[in-house]
Amino acid sequence: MASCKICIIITIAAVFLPSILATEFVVGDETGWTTNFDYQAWAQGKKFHVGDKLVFRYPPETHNVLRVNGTGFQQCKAPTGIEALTNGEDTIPLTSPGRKWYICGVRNHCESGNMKITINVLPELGSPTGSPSPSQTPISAATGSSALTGFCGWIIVAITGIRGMFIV
Ligand SMILES: [Cu+2]
Repeated sequence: MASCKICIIITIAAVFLPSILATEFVVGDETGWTTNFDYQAWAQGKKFHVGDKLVFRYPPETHNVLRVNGTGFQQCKAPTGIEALTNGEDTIPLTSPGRKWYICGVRNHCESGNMKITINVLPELGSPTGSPSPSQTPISAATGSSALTGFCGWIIVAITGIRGMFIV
């Protein structure tokens, strides 16, 4: 049962790889969090996953970070009671998948300075509890008779995906 051993090794790798691969995204890279920067262009093409972190870097007291909803993003308004992050090195762990919105709440930086960013967070890498990926279905269907083979197939798909990220 050599294939089973390989399967176990792959499974272990799949469990531990996501934590190794967790990425810290410094918003705006070396520009940081400031006015008149195209954060949508910055976010485009990046893949944010649960377990990754967003870091907002800026001189404290110049800006801040408010997590808002879609409406707050559109209108540059934070709902009352939302506490701003203000320390200038604000790390936000991405804990759930879905769309996230952040704005600067200082004066009119959001409206006039375009200090707003929205990202879409994807499920955790290699997580079996993550939303089912379309590539998962054909494999489990093809090997549906064996639960173990199906599981191995899924792991291989996950690993292939992870490796693909490095190649890109
Ligand atoms: Cu600001």
